[in-house]
Amino acid sequence: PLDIDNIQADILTGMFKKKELFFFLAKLVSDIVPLVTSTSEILSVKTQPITAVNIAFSNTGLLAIGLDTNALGDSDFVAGQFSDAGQIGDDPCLWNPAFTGTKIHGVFLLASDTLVNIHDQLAKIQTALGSSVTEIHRLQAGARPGPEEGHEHFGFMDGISQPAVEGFTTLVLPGQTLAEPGVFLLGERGDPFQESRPSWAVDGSFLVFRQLQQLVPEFNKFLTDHPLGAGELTPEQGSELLGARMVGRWKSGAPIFLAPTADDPVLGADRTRNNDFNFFVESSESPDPATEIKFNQTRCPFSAHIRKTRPRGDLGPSEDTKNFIIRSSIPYGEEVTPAEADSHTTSVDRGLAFVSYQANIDNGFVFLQESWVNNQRFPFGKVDNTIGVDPIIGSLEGGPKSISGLDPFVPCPDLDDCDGQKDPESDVIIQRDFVVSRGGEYFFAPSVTGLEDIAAA
Ligand code: N7H
Repeated sequence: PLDIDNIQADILTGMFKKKELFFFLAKLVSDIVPLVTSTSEILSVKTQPITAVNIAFSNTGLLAIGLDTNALGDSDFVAGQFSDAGQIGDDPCLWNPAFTGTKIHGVFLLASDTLVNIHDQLAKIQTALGSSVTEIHRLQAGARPGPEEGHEHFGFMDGISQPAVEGFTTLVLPGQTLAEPGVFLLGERGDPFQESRPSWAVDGSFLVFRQLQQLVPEFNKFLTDHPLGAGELTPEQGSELLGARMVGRWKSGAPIFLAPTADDPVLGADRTRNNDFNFFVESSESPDPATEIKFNQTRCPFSAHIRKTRPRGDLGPSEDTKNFIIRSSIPYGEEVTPAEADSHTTSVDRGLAFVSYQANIDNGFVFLQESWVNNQRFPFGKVDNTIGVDPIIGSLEGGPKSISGLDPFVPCPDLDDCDGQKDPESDVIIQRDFVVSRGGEYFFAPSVTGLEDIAAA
């Protein structure tokens, strides 16, 4: 089993709190070791702190401490996220200045049930570290209120599908794939650089942080203006269906592959069923066993966010776990105001404080964003090779996006069934991005003992 006393809490489990502050700083020093919350601490009610603290360093931060960051073996980390902006489809002009360049040294993740607790803990940290900490940016995040808890700002249930981790996950749920721990934790089994990681890096993980603004009133207006299934569905149902086809799940979390026509909240809430699908479509019409099982987009578009980011069976019968990430994102910003809803225009910044953990940034976040999400031909090998980008987070430099397969009512949405004769009119055109990257940084979240070594460096 993994040494969960040694692994920071947010990586494998998240921190189980409603509020979370991301505190970005410069000039990080050593007296922080005792403040950090481990996975085992967060897992037991007895040891769970009032405010959990995790910490991660950027390349700049580790260099300032005097460590050889090239030894970590991750060129994306060493270069920093700003230098990847073009590659991952971001417009650097839209980045928050805090993230441009490589000035951030580290980030504290402070999680608790109240803001008062978080601010108390932050004050303690600042007192302990004194002038060695300079604030560069902070992002207050938190679960949305009432029944929206657990849902991101567009309204969809989040945090459903996560990889199972060998040596940690005790119950693998249907639809989960077990990955070796080295996909997420450096120096563990399955890490291709297992032997060459420096000892201080073992059991740490790369944390990719992204401040992803969501234009919620604009997104809702788009859905209202383009309902699917005219004549068959009410406009409300048609708009809800379009949103669900873009994500691949209904707002309740129910996967459209299993509930193609209407939301099914019971399915959405059932952890034994809500992730149990592989995008296989069994065809009863085909007499030829070789073509009996196939993949099409009748029940879920190829471009749907969850299919782009985890194509499951699309890539072959046994799922490759190399590009898996563990997500620990949380919404930031207030609820949409009546004035914003009425004017269909965002005036208050809100979105997702995106966090992913992986042992190799190029295989994890960067690969997903560049090679799958923003690649108009992915998933490959389909009759339709103009699938389009991911309609939720894909971007063509902010320009219009033409996406096929979203509308199940057009003739032949299923190109496999009609010899690739696609009606270009069937594409849905999205004129603007509803998720806008405000930037981010790559961090390294060391283990507890790794942090002691770093502090002693
Ligand atoms: Fe996504 N959304 O609300 O539409 N995401 N995501 N994501 N995402 C998922 O299964 C969303 C983003 C992944 O295993 C769900 O937990 C939004 C980035 C992956 O089936 C929902 C934003 C990246 C999965 C959303 C955003 C990913 C996933 C379904 C930005 C990586 C699991 C709930 C504002 C590059 C796929 C769930 C699987 C699921 C949404 C960002 C990746 C509802 C709004 C940047 C791997």
